[in-house]
Amino acid sequence: MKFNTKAIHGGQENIDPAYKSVMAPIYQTTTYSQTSPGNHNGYEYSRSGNPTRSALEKSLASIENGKHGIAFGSGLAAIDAIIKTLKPGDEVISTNDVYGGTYRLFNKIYKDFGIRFHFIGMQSVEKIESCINERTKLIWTETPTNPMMNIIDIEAISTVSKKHGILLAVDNTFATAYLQQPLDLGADIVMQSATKYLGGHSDVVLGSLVVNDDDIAKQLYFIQNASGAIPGPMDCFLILRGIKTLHLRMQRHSENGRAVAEFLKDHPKVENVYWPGLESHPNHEIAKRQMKDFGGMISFSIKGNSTKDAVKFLENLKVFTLAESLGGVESLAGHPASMTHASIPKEEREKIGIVDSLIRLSVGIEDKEDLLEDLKQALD
Ligand code: P1T
Repeated sequence: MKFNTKAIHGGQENIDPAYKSVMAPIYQTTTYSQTSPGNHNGYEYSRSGNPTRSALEKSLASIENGKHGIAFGSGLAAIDAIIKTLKPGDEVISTNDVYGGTYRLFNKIYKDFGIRFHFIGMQSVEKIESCINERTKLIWTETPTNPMMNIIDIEAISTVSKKHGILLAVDNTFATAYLQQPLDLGADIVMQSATKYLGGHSDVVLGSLVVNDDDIAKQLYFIQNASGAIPGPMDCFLILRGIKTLHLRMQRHSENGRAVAEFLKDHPKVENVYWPGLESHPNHEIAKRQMKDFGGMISFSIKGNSTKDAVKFLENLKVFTLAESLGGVESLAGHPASMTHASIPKEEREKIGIVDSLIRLSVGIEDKEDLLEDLKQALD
């Protein structure tokens, strides 16, 4: 099956053997009856497994072109499960331009468990290779990065990770499986905050991991059950429903993203625009190679770099909503320095470009004329 068909049907065969419902039923139950101890129909307790969650996990695996999908209660819970496969003394090389919550999880929780994180820019494969030693177990990437929209060359990094026998994990939240397929490019684990584009309607928090390797999958399923950060059946149902229109929404997000990026690029009050679809973007060529289109996430800075101007702009928006998160049908705007990335120290933030006037937009699927008009009046 091609992508759009997989988004709708992938892994959904025989979803309801009882009544043949077309949509996966919401199995709102904690437990399942057994005829004698251990004799059951495949499910015994809903932390260990739930049919609605299984339907979602199969869909997640299908759209990512992977073998195993594992769902969690949030994107961060999914990342947490990956780090739990490591041991004290192990080392991780992570992109330094990473979602603030991921940075906090690595630097404020797992550092104290004796795991060492190297945060570096990932534009140079040689630089990554120079950080590898015998304790390195994982390379953590995010592409496009949140919020600077850098593009990391997954295929190039996978040649290094394979050479050294290290796992490569890609946070695919901004691109989604529609725009980019990290497993096909050589990654071992692909993670998504399904809270964003997969759900698509800003009404569910959920995380996804997809892998091909049976042993890694076994380890992650074990952690999913042993640590228990699972999503509820209703949330799994909502993400399944969202995935069915992912391709349509991503096409419109990308189309509107282009219109907004081009408008901002030519605006006299705008300093820099970060959107990988612009030819002026430093990683445009890699983006063109590894992505189907460029999506609806855009960051830009306002000339003069003042927090006051950024705040005034955000307060004046009418169609865009000032809010954390991204990937819903509605357009959102945020201030990374004080919102999503406030957990990264100011000096670290500024080194990677998260200046005080940086604005991040999640361009929705409204009429683009209304979005441009809104940005214009707020900038004026
Ligand atoms: O919010 P949660 O579902 O736990 O996902 C965390 C996460 C992981 N990776 C990326 C790239 C993300 O953007 C996020 C969550 N991000 C936001 C809430 C935000 O506004 O950037």
